[in-house]
Amino acid sequence: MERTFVMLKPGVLHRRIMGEILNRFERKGFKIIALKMIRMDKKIAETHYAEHKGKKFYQELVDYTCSGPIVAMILEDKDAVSKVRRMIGSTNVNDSLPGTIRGDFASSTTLNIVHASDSNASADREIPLFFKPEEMCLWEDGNQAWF
Ligand code: FUP
Repeated sequence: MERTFVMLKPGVLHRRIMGEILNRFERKGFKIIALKMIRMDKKIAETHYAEHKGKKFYQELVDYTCSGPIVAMILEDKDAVSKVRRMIGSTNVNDSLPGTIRGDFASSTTLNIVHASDSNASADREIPLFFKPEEMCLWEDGNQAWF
């Protein structure tokens, strides 16, 4: 099983679409093994987006991600990284197709409402930045009769 890190950025909370986006991940069958709502501080945002430091959109990106609460989560599934990346759509909102999260909800690239790890190496770096090991809730799918 593979793990990936997903962050719903402040626009999701402002627009009251958290449930709608979580619903897409659940319907697709991902196992949510960690989930929390936090206010990101500047230090974490700058570490998370360190590769973009110096680019013209960097400051707006950091300010946006710190502008309100975010929802951080770890999703687990076979090929979770590439599956989630397909679901969120292209970085550039002009290229993100209808049916993807960015394609359906984002109108600006810098404010593109959702982040997901773009590789296993990124997931390995991002998960510990946001979650302590004890914040993960590992669980097994139960017997159908329980539902
Ligand atoms: P992604 O992994 O799809 O979020 O894309 P990147 O890591 O390349 O970019 C991280 C964030 O920087 C994006 F969510 C939005 C912002 N960005 C811009 O504002 N303009 C760009 O040209 C590229 C990225």
